[in-house]
Amino acid sequence: MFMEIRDIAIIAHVDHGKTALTDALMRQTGMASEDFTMDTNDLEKERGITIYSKNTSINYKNTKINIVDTPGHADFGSEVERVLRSIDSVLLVVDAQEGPMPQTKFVLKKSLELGLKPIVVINKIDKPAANPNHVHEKVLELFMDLGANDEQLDFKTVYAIAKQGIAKLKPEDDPKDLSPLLDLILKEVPVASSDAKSSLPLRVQPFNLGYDNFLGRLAIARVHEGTIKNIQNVFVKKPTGEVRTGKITKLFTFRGLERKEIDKAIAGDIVMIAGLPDIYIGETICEKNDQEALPAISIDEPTISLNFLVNNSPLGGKEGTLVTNRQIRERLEKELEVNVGLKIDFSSADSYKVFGRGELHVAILLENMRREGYEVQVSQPHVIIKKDENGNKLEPFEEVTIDVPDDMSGTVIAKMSKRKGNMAEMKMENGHTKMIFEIPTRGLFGYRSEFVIDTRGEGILYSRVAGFKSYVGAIEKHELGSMTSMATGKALGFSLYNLQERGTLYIGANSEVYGGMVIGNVSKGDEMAVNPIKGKQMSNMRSSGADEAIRLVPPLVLTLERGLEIMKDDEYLEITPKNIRLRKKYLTEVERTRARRKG
Ligand SMILES: Nc1nc2c(ncn2[C@@H]2O[C@H](COP(=O)(O)OP(=O)(O)OP(=O)(O)O)[C@@H](O)[C@H]2O)c(=O)[nH]1
Ligand SMILES: [Mg+2]
Repeated sequence: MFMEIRDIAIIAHVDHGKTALTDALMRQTGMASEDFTMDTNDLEKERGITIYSKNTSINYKNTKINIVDTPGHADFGSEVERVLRSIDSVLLVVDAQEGPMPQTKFVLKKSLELGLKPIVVINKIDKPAANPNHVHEKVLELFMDLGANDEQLDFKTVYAIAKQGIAKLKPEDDPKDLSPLLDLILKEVPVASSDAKSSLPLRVQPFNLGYDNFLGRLAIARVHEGTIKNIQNVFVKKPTGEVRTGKITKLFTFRGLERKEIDKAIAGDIVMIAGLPDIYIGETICEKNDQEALPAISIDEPTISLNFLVNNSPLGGKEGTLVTNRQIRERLEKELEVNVGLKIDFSSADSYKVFGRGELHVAILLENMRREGYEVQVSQPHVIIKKDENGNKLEPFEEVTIDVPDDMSGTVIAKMSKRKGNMAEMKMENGHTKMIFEIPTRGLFGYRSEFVIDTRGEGILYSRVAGFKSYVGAIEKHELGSMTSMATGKALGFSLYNLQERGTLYIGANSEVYGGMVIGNVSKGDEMAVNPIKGKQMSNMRSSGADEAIRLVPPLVLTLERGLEIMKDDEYLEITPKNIRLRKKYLTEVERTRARRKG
C-alpha cells in the first residue's frame, strides 16, 4: 500500500537552476501549474534567489520522489549541509556556460564526504555560449580534485534546459521532457523504503524546522527506521544522550506544493511533525527509552552579532505599525522557532543582542521584519571572538573566491593583503585571474563595495564562512568619514549639489533629514557636519536659470546590506518599512564630542 520512496536534494552554485529544475519536475508530474515556482516567499521572488530550502514530492512510475530544493547562496551553505544528511542522492546542477563555481565545489565536497553518489545535471545548454562538453570535463576534474572514489567518479550526467523542462542523456538526443532524468533517478538513487527498515523501532531525525501559527514549531525530519504514526508518544534524545518525552499530535507529508495530513509514514519518508514544541535539529525521535540516538547534525556557530533596539530617531514610529520594544522582542522570539543557527540574548531590557551567521543572514531577518511593518534600529555588526581551550583568541574567517580581468588583480591583491587576507590559490585563464583568499571576516567587512568600484563592476566576489581561526590582531582599514546633517527638514537640491563634491551622498533632494542623520560619506578626511536644507539666497536672481542646470549625481541609496557594511560603531541603522537611514547614536555635535571624550 505504500509506494517505493527515493530521497534526493538538488544542489548547486547560486543561480545555476535548482529551483527551475524542481519546478519543471513538479510540472511534468502534474504537481504544479505552468507559472508555479518553489521560491514562494516574497523576498525570494523579489531577489530571485532561494533563501529557505524547501521540500516537495512527486510521483513518477509508482514511486514517490522526495525532493529538497536547497539555496545556492554561500551564506546558506550550512543549511545545505544539514539537508545532505537526510537524503540518499543529489542532483548536482552545473551551468553549461559558467561551469563549476565556488559553491559547486563546496556542496560537492560535502556530498562526496557523506558517501553520496551525485547525478550531474549540466543545465542551461540553450545558452548561446554554453559548452556542455567542456563543463563536463571540468566537473570530472573537480570530482577528482575532491578525492571522489571510483564509484562516485562513475557519475551519470544529464544535459538539461530546466526552464523548458527538457533533459537528455546525450548532447545529441532530442528529448521532449524530463523523463530521461526521472528514469535515471529511479535507476541510480537507492530505494529509501523497505519493509525490513519500516518494521524496526522508530528513529526519526529532524534536519529543518518550520512554524505554524496554530501548531507551533514543526520538525521536518527523515524517518530513518520504523513507522511513524500520528498521535504517538515518543522519546526525544539529544545527541549527548539526554532524553525527554513528547507526543506527536499531527503528521504531514509533502505532496507537490502542499503539506498533506497523514496517519503514518514508513522508513525512508520525509515528514513534518507537530506536537514537539522544543524539538531541535539533529535530535532523535524514538519510541523506546533505550534506543541509540542517531549521529548528531552539526549546526554552524554564529559569526557576527549586533544589537536590535526600538527606533528612537526623530522620525521613529511614523512609518511602521510594529514599533515597540515588546513587539520587537516577540518577533525575535518567534524567529528563534525556525531560524536555525540564530541566537539572541534577551537579558538587556532595552536592546537585544542577535547572533547570526554573516550579514546576509541578519539582513534577511531585518528585511522580513520591515515587510511585516516593523521599525527597528541596529548597531554595527561585530565579529564574535572566541577562545580556544588554551585561552587563545579565535575569530571567524571567510574563504573568498575572486575572479577579475588580469589587469585588476594587482589592486585586489594589495587590498586583500592589507586586510590580512592570505592568498591560497591563483590561476590565470582567458584574460581572467581567479584567486582564492582566506581572510578574517573582520577584514572583509566593507570590502565588497570597494571591490565593485575597483573592478568597475567586472569582478566577481564570493565568500563563504570558513570557521574560527587564530585572531590576527589589528586590521588597518581606510575608513571614510560620515557626512552628518546638523539640521532638520527637507534636503534641498541646491545644498546637495554643493555637498556631493565632498563625498558620496546617501539621499536625494526632498528627502526628509534630521539633525544627527548621516546623509553621505566624506571621501577625504574625517567626520563632517553639514546643512543639507540650506537654500540659495533669494536675492541671487541670476542663478534662477542655473537652478535647472543643477545636476545631482544619483545617490548611493542605502540598502540593508550596504548599510550594515558601511555603518560605523557610533551609528545606528534605522530600518522602517519605507526607509533605511543611517544616523549617529548621539544626534548633536555636543553629545558626540562628549561621548568621544569619555572614550
Ligand atoms: N537559459 C536558461 N536559463 C535558465 C535555465 N534554467 C534556469 N534558468 C534561469 O536561471 C536563473 C536562476 O534560476 P533558479 O532556478 O532560480 O536558480 P537556483 O539555482 O534555484 O538559484 P538559487 O536558489 O538562488 O541558488 C533564472 O532566471 C532562470 O530562469 C535554463 O535551462 N536555461
Ligand atoms: Mg533556487
